[in-house]
Amino acid sequence: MERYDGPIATLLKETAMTDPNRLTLFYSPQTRATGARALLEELGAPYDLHVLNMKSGEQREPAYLAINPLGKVPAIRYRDALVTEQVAITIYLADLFPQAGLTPALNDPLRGPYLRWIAYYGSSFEPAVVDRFMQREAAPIAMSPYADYDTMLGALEAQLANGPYLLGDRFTAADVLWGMAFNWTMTFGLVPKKDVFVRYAERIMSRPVFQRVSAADTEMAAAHAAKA
Ligand SMILES: N[C@@H](CCC(=O)N[C@@H](CS)C(=O)NCC(=O)O)C(=O)O
Repeated sequence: MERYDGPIATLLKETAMTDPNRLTLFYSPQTRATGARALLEELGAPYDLHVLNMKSGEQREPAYLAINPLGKVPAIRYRDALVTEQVAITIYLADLFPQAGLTPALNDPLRGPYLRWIAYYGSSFEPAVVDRFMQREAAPIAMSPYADYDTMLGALEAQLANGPYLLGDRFTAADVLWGMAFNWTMTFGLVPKKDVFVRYAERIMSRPVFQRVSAADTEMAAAHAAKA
C-alpha cells in the first residue's frame, strides 16, 4: 500500500485520531459555518473545530479541497461521513442528536414544513440573495428557482408571521439556519429590515449560544486578520 504523508494525510489523520464520537467542524469565523457551530452548541454535541484562515486562502489549499472540492465552509466529519452544504448539515446534525428536540420526528406533522423551509434556504433564498448582491436580473419567472425576489421573500414573511419561530411555537434547527441568514443578509442590505425579519433575527441572535459563538468569532476573525 502506498503511503502518503502530505497535507491531506495529516488532515485525515488528525480528525481520525480524535474520539470517534466527536464531530469535526471545518470552520472559519463570521461565515456560513458560524450557523453550523451555533447548531452544534444548541444540540450539546461534542465537536472539535478545524479552523481555516480564509484571509490567508487556506480554504483553497489541496488539503481542504480534499474535504470540500468547492473550498467552502461549513463541512462536517463524523466517523466516516463527510457532509458539506448548510442545508444537509442542518438536517444531519439535528437528526443525529434527536434528544435535543430540534428536529420534528419522521411522523410529526411538522416534519414536512421543517424540511420545506430548510430546503427553501438553499434552493430559493440563497440564489435570490446572490442575484441581488450581484445586481443581476433574475431569470425569467418560469426559469428562476425562486420565481422573483419579492415573491420569494413574501412567502418567508408570511411564514414568519405565524411566529415566534419559523414553525410557530417550536424552536427547531431551521431557526438556527434562518436566524443567521436574516442576520447577515440584513447586515449586508440584501434583505430589507422589515419588523418581522428584525424581530425574528433578534430573537434567535439573542440566545446565549449565539452570543457566545459571535463573541468567539469576533476574536478569531481579528486574530486571522492580524496573521494574514
Ligand atoms: N453552498 C454552500 C456555500 C457555503 C459558502 O458559501 N461558504 C463561504 C463562507 S460564507 C465560503 O466558504 N467561502 C470561501 C471561498 O469561497 O473562498 C453551503 O450552503 O454550505
